[in-house]
Amino acid sequence: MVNTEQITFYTHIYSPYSQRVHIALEQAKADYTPYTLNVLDKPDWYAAKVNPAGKIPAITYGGPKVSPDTPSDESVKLAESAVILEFLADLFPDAGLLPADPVARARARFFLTVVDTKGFEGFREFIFLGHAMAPLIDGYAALQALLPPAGGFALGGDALTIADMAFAPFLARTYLLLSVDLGKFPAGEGKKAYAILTSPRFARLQQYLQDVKANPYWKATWDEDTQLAMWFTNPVFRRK
Ligand SMILES: N[C@@H](CCC(=O)N[C@@H](CS)C(=O)NCC(=O)O)C(=O)O
Repeated sequence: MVNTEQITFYTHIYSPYSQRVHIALEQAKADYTPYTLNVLDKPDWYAAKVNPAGKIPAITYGGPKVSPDTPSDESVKLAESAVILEFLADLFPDAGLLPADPVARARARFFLTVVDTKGFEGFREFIFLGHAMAPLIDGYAALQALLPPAGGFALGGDALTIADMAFAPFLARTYLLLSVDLGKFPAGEGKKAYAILTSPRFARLQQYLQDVKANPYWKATWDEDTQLAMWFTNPVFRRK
């Protein structure tokens, strides 16, 4: 155990934003209590006592150890995945979530910003809204261009930082969903996007994803069969 204050983590395997925090908690070897929150049917106490925005992830920090569904008024409540990642990097300075060098730290934050703008927009537009494919391909091209060409994770090392933790949950879901043509797009469009993202043009991105999937902290947070089963039954993607 490396933290003396309690941490409760509100999450769901559906959520790429939550997986960001999950990887960080695992890499930090934090002592934490996970609580699976059904975002499609949220209990009233969640917005009232944990995150007024009603979104996951969120964490409570400190205060007495209580059941996650009766959060204490004495704990600090934190939301927004990027904020929580930064908080965990501060709380666990030896976990390598952020490097020590100011330039490398700025590069990690810049990378995360591109994920949250270009990367997320393309993912949402194509997979969740069924709009054009181009923003998805362009977003991943922009992110691939930011990866060090010779290999390694986003900042060039062989350990995950918050840049990778922010990116990989979206990237893995993208490849998984497109490989089985699951999304709001017309049938067949997902396979077309998959063919592009598995072509030589995206070789560096494919290598990156392979490296991420070999990482032990990633492995602790991702089960492909469970993900597939969950996405196949998700009403959001049901085609008429
Ligand atoms: N900007 C937020 C986004 C969080 C978010 O959108 N979470 C989704 C799940 S991936 C959610 O809770 N959706 C439920 C809702 O909006 O009611 C973050 O980075 O944490």
